[in-house]
Amino acid sequence: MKPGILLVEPMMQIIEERFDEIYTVHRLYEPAHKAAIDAALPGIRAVATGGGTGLSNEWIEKMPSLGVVAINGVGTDKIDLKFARGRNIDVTTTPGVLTDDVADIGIALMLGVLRHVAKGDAFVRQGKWGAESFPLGHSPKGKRVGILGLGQIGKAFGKRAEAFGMAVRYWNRSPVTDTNWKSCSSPLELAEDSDVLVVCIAASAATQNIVDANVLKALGSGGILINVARGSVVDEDALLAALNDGTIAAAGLDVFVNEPTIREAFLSAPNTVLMPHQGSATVETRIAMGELVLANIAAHFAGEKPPTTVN
Ligand code: 8YV
Repeated sequence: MKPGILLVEPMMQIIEERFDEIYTVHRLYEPAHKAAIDAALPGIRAVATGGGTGLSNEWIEKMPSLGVVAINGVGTDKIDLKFARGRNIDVTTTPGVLTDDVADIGIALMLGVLRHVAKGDAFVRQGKWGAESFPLGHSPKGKRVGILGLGQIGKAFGKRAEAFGMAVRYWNRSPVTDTNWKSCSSPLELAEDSDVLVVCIAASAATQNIVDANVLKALGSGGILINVARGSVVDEDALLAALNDGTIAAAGLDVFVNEPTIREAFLSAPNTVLMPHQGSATVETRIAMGELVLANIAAHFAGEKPPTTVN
């Protein structure tokens, strides 16, 4: 008999097919599966979930045989790593493989904001071309970009920004030794010294609302905020106020609090480009992520330590 696993959110079809070959897959997002899932929970040894979705302690408690939670992503903010460790559950992520794509979406948002890409698309479709004038954009060249959180994704963003002729500075919670970029002493100092502030920092209790009203004020009326990390690291009420009253110029956002049910005020926020959390969402990267999830779960069933355990 195939072992049962729980799939919390959909993955790519070819990855799910691989799961189906090896395991009995209980899909939590299929309401029709509820009764079968309830019956299977005591025997489930592995869960696959998304970084933005995670797994609550309440769900972990329902699965006494659980040995591995394989996150299809790098964020661990939606799972209690200590609680899982206390129950001898390995939590794994998919490090490395999504770095470039997340940095790319940051660049796409930055250029999209600077050059009014979304606005231009709407302008052409609405038949305004020729009838109305379109605003000039801004060049990234010569601008200062501040990276909040200089991990793998922050570094990949910085390299790309340099190729656009931008001057890179950063703030990181712990010292970073393998870079020549200017280090700032606080998020506030970083914002003061940046034209574009790019949020790449991991979400945790310590980084919640780290971009607050003061940081936005320091970024200033010409400043642009880009967020490819998590909604929770930005005080969204302060951000909406700052966009609406001109405290900052514009924002490009891939992530939000309470996705996909985001604050409605974002829908009418001026000078803002919104994406539905697509940082790692390319065919190539989602395959690579899926392979890692498969490998971690396979390792658990083989009695080995899952290769990218983080807790
Ligand atoms: C994914 C993410 O969108 O890596 C993360 O933490 O949030 C993203 O890569 C997500 O994990 C897929 O559900």
